[in-house]
Amino acid sequence: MFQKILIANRGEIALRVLRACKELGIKTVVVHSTADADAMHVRLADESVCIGPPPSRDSYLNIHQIVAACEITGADAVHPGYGFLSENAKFADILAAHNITFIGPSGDHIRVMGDKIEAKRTAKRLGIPVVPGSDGAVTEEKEAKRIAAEIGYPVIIKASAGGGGRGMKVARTEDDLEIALATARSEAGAAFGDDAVYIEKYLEKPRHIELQVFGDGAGRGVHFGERDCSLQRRHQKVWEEANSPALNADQRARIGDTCAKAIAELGYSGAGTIEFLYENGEFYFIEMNTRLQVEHPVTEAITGIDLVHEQIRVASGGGLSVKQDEIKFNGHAIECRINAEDPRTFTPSPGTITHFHTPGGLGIRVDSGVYSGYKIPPYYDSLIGKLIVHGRNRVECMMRLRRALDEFVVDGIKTTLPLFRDLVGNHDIADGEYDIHWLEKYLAAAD
Ligand code: MV4
Repeated sequence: MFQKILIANRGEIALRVLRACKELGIKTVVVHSTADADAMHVRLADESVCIGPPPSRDSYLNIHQIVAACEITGADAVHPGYGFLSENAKFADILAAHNITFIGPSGDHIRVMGDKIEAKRTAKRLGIPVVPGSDGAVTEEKEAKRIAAEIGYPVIIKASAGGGGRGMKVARTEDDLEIALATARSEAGAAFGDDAVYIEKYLEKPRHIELQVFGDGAGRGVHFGERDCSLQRRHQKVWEEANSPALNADQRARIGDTCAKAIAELGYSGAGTIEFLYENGEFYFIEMNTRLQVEHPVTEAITGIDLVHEQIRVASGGGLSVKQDEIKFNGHAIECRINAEDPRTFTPSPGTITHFHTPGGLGIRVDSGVYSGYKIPPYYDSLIGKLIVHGRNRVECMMRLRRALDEFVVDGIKTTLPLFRDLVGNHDIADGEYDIHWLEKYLAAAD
Protein backbone atom coordinates (compact mmCIF):
# COMPACT_ATOMS: atom_id res chain seq x y z
CA MET A 1 0.00 0.00 0.00
CA PHE A 2 1.08 3.59 -0.60
CA GLN A 3 2.73 5.58 2.20
CA LYS A 4 1.87 9.03 0.87
CA ILE A 5 -0.51 10.21 -1.85
CA LEU A 6 -0.28 13.58 -3.56
CA ILE A 7 -3.67 14.99 -4.53
CA ALA A 8 -3.38 16.98 -7.76
CA ASN A 9 -6.71 18.75 -7.60
CA ARG A 10 -8.77 21.28 -5.64
CA GLY A 11 -12.25 21.85 -4.22
CA GLU A 12 -14.67 19.16 -3.17
CA ILE A 13 -12.89 16.34 -5.01
CA ALA A 14 -9.56 17.10 -3.32
CA LEU A 15 -11.34 16.79 0.03
CA ARG A 16 -13.13 13.64 -1.12
CA VAL A 17 -9.83 11.94 -1.99
CA LEU A 18 -8.18 13.23 1.19
CA ARG A 19 -10.91 11.60 3.29
CA ALA A 20 -10.35 8.25 1.59
CA CYS A 21 -6.58 8.48 2.20
CA LYS A 22 -7.14 9.27 5.90
CA GLU A 23 -9.43 6.26 6.27
CA LEU A 24 -6.79 4.03 4.71
CA GLY A 25 -4.04 5.44 6.93
CA ILE A 26 -2.17 7.00 4.01
CA LYS A 27 -0.38 10.35 4.45
CA THR A 28 -1.57 13.18 2.18
CA VAL A 29 0.08 15.99 0.26
CA VAL A 30 -1.95 18.59 -1.57
CA VAL A 31 -0.68 20.95 -4.22
CA HIS A 32 -2.49 24.25 -4.63
CA SER A 33 -2.37 27.61 -6.39
CA THR A 34 -1.99 30.89 -4.51
CA ALA A 35 -5.77 31.37 -4.94
CA ASP A 36 -6.48 28.22 -2.88
CA ALA A 37 -4.30 28.83 0.18
CA ASP A 38 -7.46 29.06 2.38
CA ALA A 39 -9.17 25.96 0.96
CA MET A 40 -10.45 23.30 3.35
CA HIS A 41 -8.41 20.47 1.82
CA VAL A 42 -5.21 22.51 2.23
CA ARG A 43 -5.96 22.89 5.95
CA LEU A 44 -6.74 19.19 6.42
CA ALA A 45 -3.82 17.72 4.46
CA ASP A 46 -0.69 16.49 6.22
CA GLU A 47 1.45 18.61 3.90
CA SER A 48 0.78 21.23 1.23
CA VAL A 49 2.88 22.69 -1.55
CA CYS A 50 2.01 25.93 -3.34
CA ILE A 51 2.78 25.27 -6.99
CA GLY A 52 1.95 28.52 -8.72
CA PRO A 53 -0.36 31.44 -9.48
CA PRO A 54 -4.15 31.14 -9.97
CA PRO A 55 -4.39 30.28 -13.71
CA SER A 56 -4.70 26.48 -14.00
CA ARG A 57 -2.08 26.18 -16.72
CA ASP A 58 0.49 27.65 -14.28
CA SER A 59 -0.55 25.50 -11.31
CA TYR A 60 -3.00 22.56 -11.51
CA LEU A 61 -1.93 21.77 -15.09
CA ASN A 62 1.79 22.29 -14.51
CA ILE A 63 3.14 18.74 -14.75
CA HIS A 64 6.73 19.61 -13.83
CA GLN A 65 5.72 21.47 -10.68
CA ILE A 66 3.57 18.53 -9.59
CA VAL A 67 6.32 15.98 -10.22
CA ALA A 68 8.72 18.23 -8.29
CA ALA A 69 6.23 18.37 -5.40
CA CYS A 70 6.12 14.54 -5.38
CA GLU A 71 9.92 14.32 -5.24
CA ILE A 72 10.24 16.94 -2.49
CA THR A 73 7.58 15.36 -0.27
CA GLY A 74 8.34 11.73 -1.12
CA ALA A 75 4.82 10.97 -2.36
CA ASP A 76 4.65 7.53 -4.00
CA ALA A 77 1.35 8.03 -5.83
CA VAL A 78 -0.78 10.81 -7.34
CA HIS A 79 -4.56 10.99 -7.36
CA PRO A 80 -5.62 13.36 -10.15
CA GLY A 81 -9.32 13.72 -9.21
CA TYR A 82 -11.40 14.77 -12.23
CA GLY A 83 -10.70 17.50 -14.81
CA PHE A 84 -7.20 19.05 -14.84
CA LEU A 85 -4.63 16.26 -15.53
CA SER A 86 -6.95 13.32 -14.84
CA GLU A 87 -7.15 12.27 -18.51
CA ASN A 88 -3.72 13.43 -19.60
CA ALA A 89 -1.83 10.40 -20.98
CA LYS A 90 1.47 12.28 -20.97
CA PHE A 91 1.09 13.01 -17.24
CA ALA A 92 0.45 9.31 -16.53
CA ASP A 93 3.53 8.37 -18.59
CA ILE A 94 5.78 10.98 -16.92
CA LEU A 95 4.76 9.82 -13.44
CA ALA A 96 5.45 6.20 -14.41
CA ALA A 97 8.90 7.22 -15.67
CA HIS A 98 9.55 8.76 -12.22
CA ASN A 99 8.36 5.61 -10.43
CA ILE A 100 5.36 7.46 -9.06
CA THR A 101 2.03 5.64 -9.39
CA PHE A 102 -0.72 7.45 -11.28
CA ILE A 103 -3.97 6.42 -9.60
CA GLY A 104 -5.81 5.68 -12.80
CA PRO A 105 -5.41 3.61 -15.96
CA SER A 106 -2.26 3.35 -18.09
CA GLY A 107 -1.24 6.20 -20.36
CA ASP A 108 -2.05 3.96 -23.32
CA HIS A 109 -5.64 3.32 -22.19
CA ILE A 110 -6.13 7.05 -21.56
CA ARG A 111 -4.79 7.78 -25.06
CA VAL A 112 -7.08 5.28 -26.79
CA MET A 113 -10.20 6.66 -25.09
CA GLY A 114 -9.15 10.27 -25.65
CA ASP A 115 -9.28 9.67 -29.40
CA LYS A 116 -13.03 9.26 -29.94
CA ILE A 117 -12.63 7.36 -33.24
CA GLU A 118 -10.18 4.93 -31.62
CA ALA A 119 -12.43 4.65 -28.55
CA LYS A 120 -15.45 3.74 -30.67
CA ARG A 121 -13.47 1.22 -32.69
CA THR A 122 -12.22 -0.35 -29.44
CA ALA A 123 -15.72 -0.46 -27.93
CA LYS A 124 -17.08 -2.16 -31.06
CA ARG A 125 -14.28 -4.73 -31.05
CA LEU A 126 -15.09 -5.50 -27.39
CA GLY A 127 -18.74 -6.20 -28.15
CA ILE A 128 -20.19 -2.92 -26.86
CA PRO A 129 -23.08 -1.61 -28.99
CA VAL A 130 -22.13 1.63 -30.77
CA VAL A 131 -24.06 4.32 -32.67
CA PRO A 132 -24.30 3.37 -36.38
CA GLY A 133 -21.93 5.49 -38.47
CA SER A 134 -18.62 5.74 -40.29
CA ASP A 135 -15.91 3.23 -39.48
CA GLY A 136 -13.25 5.79 -38.69
CA ALA A 137 -12.50 9.29 -39.97
CA VAL A 138 -14.33 10.83 -42.92
CA THR A 139 -12.65 13.42 -45.15
CA GLU A 140 -14.44 13.32 -48.52
CA GLU A 141 -17.90 14.76 -49.08
CA LYS A 142 -18.79 11.87 -51.40
CA GLU A 143 -17.95 9.33 -48.73
CA ALA A 144 -19.89 11.32 -46.12
CA LYS A 145 -22.96 11.36 -48.37
CA ARG A 146 -22.72 7.63 -49.00
CA ILE A 147 -22.52 6.83 -45.26
CA ALA A 148 -25.30 9.28 -44.38
CA ALA A 149 -27.58 7.79 -47.04
CA GLU A 150 -26.84 4.34 -45.66
CA ILE A 151 -27.58 5.14 -41.98
CA GLY A 152 -30.28 7.71 -42.79
CA TYR A 153 -30.68 11.37 -41.84
CA PRO A 154 -30.33 13.18 -39.51
CA VAL A 155 -26.63 12.54 -38.92
CA ILE A 156 -24.12 14.15 -36.56
CA ILE A 157 -20.49 14.96 -37.34
CA LYS A 158 -18.15 14.78 -34.37
CA ALA A 159 -14.50 15.70 -33.84
CA SER A 160 -12.31 12.73 -32.94
CA ALA A 161 -10.31 14.93 -30.57
CA GLY A 162 -13.52 16.45 -29.15
CA GLY A 163 -15.77 14.83 -26.62
CA GLY A 164 -18.09 16.21 -23.99
CA GLY A 165 -20.11 17.94 -26.69
CA ARG A 166 -17.32 20.03 -28.22
CA GLY A 167 -17.08 20.15 -32.01
CA MET A 168 -20.37 18.59 -33.12
CA LYS A 169 -22.55 19.45 -36.13
CA VAL A 170 -25.95 18.02 -37.04
CA ALA A 171 -26.99 17.58 -40.70
CA ARG A 172 -30.72 17.00 -41.22
CA THR A 173 -30.60 16.57 -45.01
CA GLU A 174 -28.01 15.90 -47.70
CA ASP A 175 -28.05 19.64 -48.47
CA ASP A 176 -26.77 20.38 -44.93
CA LEU A 177 -24.00 17.79 -45.10
CA GLU A 178 -21.40 19.67 -47.16
CA ILE A 179 -21.38 22.70 -44.83
CA ALA A 180 -21.61 20.55 -41.68
CA LEU A 181 -18.60 18.48 -42.74
CA ALA A 182 -16.50 21.49 -43.73
CA THR A 183 -17.28 23.51 -40.60
CA ALA A 184 -16.83 20.52 -38.28
CA ARG A 185 -13.42 19.82 -39.82
CA SER A 186 -12.16 23.40 -39.72
CA GLU A 187 -13.48 23.97 -36.18
CA ALA A 188 -11.88 20.73 -34.99
CA GLY A 189 -8.56 21.68 -36.61
CA ALA A 190 -8.63 25.12 -34.96
CA ALA A 191 -9.81 23.91 -31.54
CA PHE A 192 -7.86 20.67 -31.16
CA GLY A 193 -5.10 20.78 -33.78
CA ASP A 194 -6.64 17.61 -35.25
CA ASP A 195 -9.30 17.89 -37.96
CA ALA A 196 -10.33 14.21 -37.95
CA VAL A 197 -14.13 13.89 -37.80
CA TYR A 198 -16.56 10.98 -37.93
CA ILE A 199 -20.24 10.55 -38.74
CA GLU A 200 -23.01 8.99 -36.67
CA LYS A 201 -26.75 8.59 -36.87
CA TYR A 202 -28.18 11.51 -34.87
CA LEU A 203 -30.45 10.28 -32.10
CA GLU A 204 -33.25 12.79 -31.52
CA LYS A 205 -34.41 12.16 -27.95
CA PRO A 206 -32.02 9.86 -26.12
CA ARG A 207 -31.19 9.65 -22.44
CA HIS A 208 -27.58 9.84 -21.29
CA ILE A 209 -26.88 6.67 -19.32
CA GLU A 210 -23.38 5.79 -18.17
CA LEU A 211 -21.97 2.58 -16.68
CA GLN A 212 -19.52 2.74 -13.77
CA VAL A 213 -16.86 0.13 -14.41
CA PHE A 214 -13.64 -0.95 -12.75
CA GLY A 215 -10.72 -3.05 -13.93
CA ASP A 216 -8.11 -4.53 -11.63
CA GLY A 217 -5.36 -4.37 -14.27
CA ALA A 218 -4.98 -8.14 -14.08
CA GLY A 219 -7.82 -9.12 -16.38
CA ARG A 220 -10.80 -8.79 -14.06
CA GLY A 221 -13.60 -6.31 -14.69
CA VAL A 222 -16.74 -5.40 -12.77
CA HIS A 223 -19.58 -2.91 -13.15
CA PHE A 224 -21.27 -0.86 -10.44
CA GLY A 225 -24.48 -0.22 -12.34
CA GLU A 226 -25.51 2.88 -14.24
CA ARG A 227 -26.17 6.55 -13.67
CA ASP A 228 -28.72 8.61 -15.57
CA CYS A 229 -27.17 11.99 -16.37
CA SER A 230 -29.70 13.24 -18.89
CA LEU A 231 -30.41 16.47 -16.99
CA GLN A 232 -27.74 18.73 -18.45
CA ARG A 233 -27.36 22.28 -19.63
CA ARG A 234 -24.78 23.09 -22.31
CA HIS A 235 -23.09 19.73 -21.67
CA GLN A 236 -22.78 20.44 -17.95
CA LYS A 237 -24.53 17.83 -15.84
CA VAL A 238 -26.88 19.31 -13.28
CA TRP A 239 -28.66 16.34 -11.64
CA GLU A 240 -27.64 12.67 -11.73
CA GLU A 241 -29.32 9.56 -10.43
CA ALA A 242 -28.71 5.89 -9.84
CA ASN A 243 -30.39 3.79 -10.95
CA SER A 244 -31.76 5.21 -14.18
CA PRO A 245 -35.55 5.57 -13.97
CA ALA A 246 -35.61 4.19 -17.54
CA LEU A 247 -34.07 0.76 -16.88
CA ASN A 248 -35.21 -2.43 -15.22
CA ALA A 249 -32.97 -4.92 -13.39
CA ASP A 250 -32.70 -7.19 -16.43
CA GLN A 251 -31.55 -4.39 -18.76
CA ARG A 252 -29.08 -3.24 -16.08
CA ALA A 253 -27.60 -6.72 -15.71
CA ARG A 254 -27.28 -7.15 -19.49
CA ILE A 255 -25.49 -3.89 -20.32
CA GLY A 256 -23.46 -4.21 -17.11
CA ASP A 257 -22.29 -7.68 -18.06
CA THR A 258 -21.28 -6.47 -21.54
CA CYS A 259 -19.28 -3.58 -20.07
CA ALA A 260 -17.60 -5.64 -17.33
CA LYS A 261 -16.46 -8.25 -19.88
CA ALA A 262 -15.12 -5.52 -22.17
CA ILE A 263 -13.14 -3.95 -19.33
CA ALA A 264 -11.68 -7.36 -18.43
CA GLU A 265 -10.67 -8.05 -22.03
CA LEU A 266 -9.14 -4.60 -22.36
CA GLY A 267 -6.97 -5.28 -19.30
CA TYR A 268 -8.11 -1.93 -17.97
CA SER A 269 -7.00 -0.72 -14.55
CA GLY A 270 -8.99 1.51 -12.21
CA ALA A 271 -12.25 3.42 -12.50
CA GLY A 272 -13.91 4.13 -15.83
CA THR A 273 -17.24 5.33 -17.12
CA ILE A 274 -18.72 3.99 -20.34
CA GLU A 275 -21.15 6.57 -21.74
CA PHE A 276 -24.18 5.60 -23.76
CA LEU A 277 -27.08 7.26 -25.43
CA TYR A 278 -30.21 5.24 -24.69
CA GLU A 279 -33.27 5.41 -26.92
CA ASN A 280 -36.19 3.02 -27.54
CA GLY A 281 -34.71 0.34 -25.33
CA GLU A 282 -31.30 0.29 -27.05
CA PHE A 283 -27.85 1.36 -25.81
CA TYR A 284 -25.41 3.18 -28.10
CA PHE A 285 -21.82 3.75 -26.92
CA ILE A 286 -20.54 7.29 -27.43
CA GLU A 287 -17.43 7.75 -25.26
CA MET A 288 -15.48 6.35 -22.33
CA ASN A 289 -14.09 8.48 -19.52
CA THR A 290 -10.96 7.14 -17.87
CA ARG A 291 -11.33 8.91 -14.52
CA LEU A 292 -13.43 9.12 -11.40
CA GLN A 293 -16.46 11.29 -12.14
CA VAL A 294 -18.14 14.13 -10.28
CA GLU A 295 -21.31 12.03 -9.93
CA HIS A 296 -19.63 8.91 -8.49
CA PRO A 297 -21.34 9.36 -5.07
CA VAL A 298 -24.75 8.22 -6.37
CA THR A 299 -23.12 4.90 -7.26
CA GLU A 300 -21.49 4.76 -3.82
CA ALA A 301 -24.87 5.43 -2.22
CA ILE A 302 -26.64 2.51 -3.90
CA THR A 303 -23.73 0.04 -3.67
CA GLY A 304 -22.25 1.07 -0.30
CA ILE A 305 -18.77 0.84 -1.83
CA ASP A 306 -16.16 3.61 -1.56
CA LEU A 307 -14.94 4.00 -5.15
CA VAL A 308 -11.88 6.04 -4.16
CA HIS A 309 -10.81 3.25 -1.79
CA GLU A 310 -11.15 0.86 -4.74
CA GLN A 311 -9.08 3.14 -6.99
CA ILE A 312 -6.29 3.28 -4.40
CA ARG A 313 -6.42 -0.49 -3.76
CA VAL A 314 -6.25 -1.32 -7.47
CA ALA A 315 -3.45 1.19 -8.17
CA SER A 316 -1.36 -0.24 -5.33
CA GLY A 317 -1.75 -3.76 -6.74
CA GLY A 318 -4.18 -4.98 -4.07
CA GLY A 319 -7.03 -5.67 -6.49
CA LEU A 320 -10.72 -4.94 -6.10
CA SER A 321 -12.33 -5.59 -2.70
CA VAL A 322 -15.45 -7.05 -4.32
CA LYS A 323 -16.46 -9.58 -6.93
CA GLN A 324 -19.36 -8.84 -9.27
CA ASP A 325 -21.84 -11.03 -7.34
CA GLU A 326 -20.98 -9.16 -4.12
CA ILE A 327 -22.05 -5.81 -5.62
CA LYS A 328 -25.68 -5.27 -4.63
CA PHE A 329 -27.85 -2.38 -5.75
CA ASN A 330 -29.81 -0.90 -2.90
CA GLY A 331 -32.49 1.78 -3.33
CA HIS A 332 -32.14 5.02 -5.23
CA ALA A 333 -29.82 8.04 -5.09
CA ILE A 334 -29.89 11.53 -6.59
CA GLU A 335 -27.10 14.10 -6.76
CA CYS A 336 -27.67 17.84 -7.20
CA ARG A 337 -24.66 19.91 -8.23
CA ILE A 338 -24.55 23.08 -6.17
CA ASN A 339 -22.83 25.67 -8.34
CA ALA A 340 -21.94 29.26 -7.47
CA GLU A 341 -24.08 30.45 -10.37
CA ASP A 342 -27.31 32.23 -11.10
CA PRO A 343 -29.97 29.45 -11.02
CA ARG A 344 -31.52 30.55 -14.37
CA THR A 345 -28.72 32.02 -16.46
CA PHE A 346 -25.87 29.99 -14.90
CA THR A 347 -23.68 33.10 -14.84
CA PRO A 348 -20.85 32.46 -12.34
CA SER A 349 -21.28 34.10 -8.94
CA PRO A 350 -17.95 33.98 -7.09
CA GLY A 351 -17.47 35.88 -3.81
CA THR A 352 -17.69 35.35 -0.07
CA ILE A 353 -20.10 32.79 1.40
CA THR A 354 -21.41 34.59 4.47
CA HIS A 355 -23.32 31.60 5.80
CA PHE A 356 -23.11 27.90 4.87
CA HIS A 357 -25.42 25.41 6.55
CA THR A 358 -25.75 21.88 5.22
CA PRO A 359 -28.66 19.48 5.66
CA GLY A 360 -28.29 16.24 7.61
CA GLY A 361 -30.17 13.16 8.68
CA LEU A 362 -30.60 9.67 7.27
CA GLY A 363 -29.65 9.27 3.62
CA ILE A 364 -28.01 12.70 3.23
CA ARG A 365 -24.43 13.32 2.09
CA VAL A 366 -22.90 16.68 1.28
CA ASP A 367 -19.50 16.75 -0.45
CA SER A 368 -18.14 20.27 -0.41
CA GLY A 369 -14.90 22.10 0.21
CA VAL A 370 -16.45 25.39 1.32
CA TYR A 371 -17.41 26.85 4.72
CA SER A 372 -18.96 30.01 6.22
CA GLY A 373 -16.62 32.92 5.50
CA TYR A 374 -14.91 31.17 2.56
CA LYS A 375 -14.26 33.34 -0.51
CA ILE A 376 -14.82 31.50 -3.79
CA PRO A 377 -12.05 32.47 -6.20
CA PRO A 378 -13.14 33.40 -9.75
CA TYR A 379 -10.54 31.30 -11.59
CA TYR A 380 -12.02 27.81 -11.56
CA ASP A 381 -15.28 25.99 -12.27
CA SER A 382 -18.25 26.99 -10.15
CA LEU A 383 -19.02 23.67 -8.45
CA ILE A 384 -19.00 24.37 -4.69
CA GLY A 385 -20.69 21.24 -3.44
CA LYS A 386 -22.85 18.23 -4.14
CA LEU A 387 -25.95 17.12 -2.30
CA ILE A 388 -26.41 13.36 -2.53
CA VAL A 389 -29.62 11.82 -1.22
CA HIS A 390 -30.35 8.12 -0.81
CA GLY A 391 -33.68 6.42 -0.19
CA ARG A 392 -35.06 2.88 -0.32
CA ASN A 393 -36.80 3.77 -3.59
CA ARG A 394 -37.06 6.77 -5.90
CA VAL A 395 -40.17 8.17 -4.19
CA GLU A 396 -38.51 8.15 -0.76
CA CYS A 397 -35.36 9.64 -2.30
CA MET A 398 -37.34 12.52 -3.83
CA MET A 399 -39.21 13.24 -0.56
CA ARG A 400 -35.92 13.30 1.31
CA LEU A 401 -34.31 15.50 -1.35
CA ARG A 402 -37.10 18.06 -1.06
CA ARG A 403 -36.59 18.17 2.71
CA ALA A 404 -32.79 18.43 2.39
CA LEU A 405 -33.06 21.30 -0.10
CA ASP A 406 -35.27 23.15 2.40
CA GLU A 407 -32.53 22.87 5.04
CA PHE A 408 -29.65 23.92 2.80
CA VAL A 409 -28.51 27.53 3.34
CA VAL A 410 -25.86 29.25 1.24
CA ASP A 411 -25.82 33.05 1.77
CA GLY A 412 -23.69 35.74 0.16
CA ILE A 413 -23.58 34.32 -3.37
CA LYS A 414 -26.05 32.99 -5.92
CA THR A 415 -26.32 29.21 -6.21
CA THR A 416 -28.25 26.64 -8.22
CA LEU A 417 -30.22 25.55 -5.10
CA PRO A 418 -33.43 27.38 -6.18
CA LEU A 419 -33.39 25.46 -9.49
CA PHE A 420 -33.37 22.15 -7.61
CA ARG A 421 -36.26 23.30 -5.37
CA ASP A 422 -38.22 23.84 -8.61
CA LEU A 423 -37.15 20.57 -10.22
CA VAL A 424 -38.03 18.42 -7.21
CA GLY A 425 -41.65 19.59 -7.52
CA ASN A 426 -41.91 19.04 -11.28
CA HIS A 427 -44.17 16.26 -12.61
CA ASP A 428 -41.84 15.05 -15.39
CA ILE A 429 -38.98 14.83 -12.89
CA ALA A 430 -41.21 13.06 -10.36
CA ASP A 431 -42.12 10.55 -13.07
CA GLY A 432 -38.51 10.19 -14.26
CA GLU A 433 -39.72 11.26 -17.71
CA TYR A 434 -36.92 13.29 -19.20
CA ASP A 435 -34.33 13.10 -22.00
CA ILE A 436 -31.11 15.02 -22.73
CA HIS A 437 -33.05 18.04 -24.03
CA TRP A 438 -35.58 18.28 -21.18
CA LEU A 439 -33.69 20.76 -18.95
CA GLU A 440 -32.83 23.22 -21.74
CA LYS A 441 -36.48 23.25 -22.85
CA TYR A 442 -37.64 23.73 -19.25
CA LEU A 443 -35.26 26.67 -18.74
CA ALA A 444 -36.25 28.24 -22.08
CA ALA A 445 -39.97 27.97 -21.19
CA ALA A 446 -39.40 29.68 -17.83
CA ASP A 447 -37.87 32.79 -19.51
C1 MV4 B 1 -24.95 12.52 -29.80
C2 MV4 B 1 -26.28 13.00 -29.73
C3 MV4 B 1 -27.20 12.47 -30.61
N1 MV4 B 1 -26.82 11.51 -31.50
N2 MV4 B 1 -24.63 11.58 -30.69
C4 MV4 B 1 -23.10 15.50 -26.56
C5 MV4 B 1 -21.98 15.24 -25.63
C6 MV4 B 1 -21.19 14.16 -26.23
N3 MV4 B 1 -20.65 13.33 -25.21
C7 MV4 B 1 -22.11 13.45 -27.12
N4 MV4 B 1 -23.26 14.29 -27.28
C8 MV4 B 1 -24.29 13.92 -28.06
N5 MV4 B 1 -24.01 12.97 -28.97
C9 MV4 B 1 -25.55 11.08 -31.52
N6 MV4 B 1 -25.20 10.15 -32.40
C10 MV4 B 1 -26.59 13.97 -28.80
C11 MV4 B 1 -25.59 14.46 -27.95
C12 MV4 B 1 -26.00 15.45 -26.98
C13 MV4 B 1 -26.02 15.14 -25.62
C14 MV4 B 1 -25.58 13.93 -25.13
C15 MV4 B 1 -25.58 13.65 -23.78
C16 MV4 B 1 -26.08 14.60 -22.90
C17 MV4 B 1 -26.52 15.81 -23.35
C18 MV4 B 1 -26.49 16.11 -24.70
C19 MV4 B 1 -26.95 17.33 -25.15
C20 MV4 B 1 -26.93 17.61 -26.49
C21 MV4 B 1 -26.45 16.66 -27.41
